[in-house]
Amino acid sequence: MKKLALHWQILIGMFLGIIYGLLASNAGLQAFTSDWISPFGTIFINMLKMIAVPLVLISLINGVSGLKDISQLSSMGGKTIGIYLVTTVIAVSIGLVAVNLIQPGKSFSKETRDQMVVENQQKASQVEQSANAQKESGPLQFLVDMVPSNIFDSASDNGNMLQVIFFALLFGIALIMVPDPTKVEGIKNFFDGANEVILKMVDIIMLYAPIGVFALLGNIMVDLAGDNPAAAAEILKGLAVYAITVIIGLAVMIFAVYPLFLKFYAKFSYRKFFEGLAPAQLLAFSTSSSAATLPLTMERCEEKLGVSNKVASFVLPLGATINMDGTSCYQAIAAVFIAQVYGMDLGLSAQLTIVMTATLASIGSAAVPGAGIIMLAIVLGAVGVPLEGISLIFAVDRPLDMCRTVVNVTGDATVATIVAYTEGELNPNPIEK
Ligand code: DAS
Repeated sequence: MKKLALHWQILIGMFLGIIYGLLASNAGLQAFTSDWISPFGTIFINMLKMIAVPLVLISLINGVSGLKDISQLSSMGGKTIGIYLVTTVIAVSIGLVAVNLIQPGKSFSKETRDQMVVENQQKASQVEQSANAQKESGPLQFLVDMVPSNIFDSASDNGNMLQVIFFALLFGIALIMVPDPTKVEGIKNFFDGANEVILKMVDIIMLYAPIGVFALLGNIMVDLAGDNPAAAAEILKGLAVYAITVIIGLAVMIFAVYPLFLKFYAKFSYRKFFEGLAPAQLLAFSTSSSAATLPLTMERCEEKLGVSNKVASFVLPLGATINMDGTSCYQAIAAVFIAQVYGMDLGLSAQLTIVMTATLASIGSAAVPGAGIIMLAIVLGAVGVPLEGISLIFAVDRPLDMCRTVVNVTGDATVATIVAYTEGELNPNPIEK
């Protein structure tokens, strides 16, 4: 029997997970789900995290060591960072247009607002503490954080992917700068072979994907419904306009901005792009984590979209860390929504401040579930919107996190395709390994 395409396997797992979650939350199976279903989702996330660091390390060293010279790296780097910034500013601007046109905050009564602020006070103060911890560091802290003091710490669970990228770039550059190339032929061959092995490990892990996403979605649905599905429905109704505004902003990125970029700057058909990337987008939706999805994003870009290993190994890990178009679009909408609920009219200068702070906040957001709402506190602080307003959006943050992570991953793959095309590193007919 022909093996089902990966995106169908993931979709079936997601669909069954959602059905299970709805049935379980109504049948009072919260404890059972937490004890007997949720662990299978955690195992999946752990396997993806396990492979992410060695994949980035091996793939990036292999990619850089294959470059002709450093100038190609700087040209690739300049293009990558430049397009990342442009797409992020476009995402924030689309978010601001959507939230100012739809005005979702105007539909909130003062009573509903006060009730939700009280209910979520504790969670909002946790977010504030995390944001303050990020802010206490100086303006150049993000630069200091990029340089690892111990590469093994960086490779650990709470490691910093930028530090892994920094070490891999330094190692790869040193490799191509060794005067006598015959001395490092063995190492180059090692990393070339290791890269094939690690990509095959990703294929093996993906065999488990349907079970993993079933458990993840089942658990998320039970969590979302909470103990009182009716109350969740009531809050969701109040927040529906806000959630729809975010989804409209994200949809414009996915179905308009990226196809235009791909058409004009890579002459790449969006249908082929979408078919190639779909499993990674579904995984991003299921995991709400660009970092967990990175192994599959890299494998799909290399094996389905024809992006060379040199480009994919540099552009995608960097993008998963600093390029979050979905998050920046969401942060702009959330900031103006909360201001509207508090009856604050943000003028043009305040909204331009949001463009800058949401762009920076999304660069600083980690590629893990819920990172976007933590960094939102920085955007709110920049325009004087009450931080406790974050309480209003907790109820729908997880499903919106799933959606914005899809945009984050799609944006990374779009830039990787464009950089590969402009560098002559895009293979139009990739052969699946
Ligand atoms: N979940 C984050 C990611 O992995 C995005 C976010 O929290 O906004 O991309």
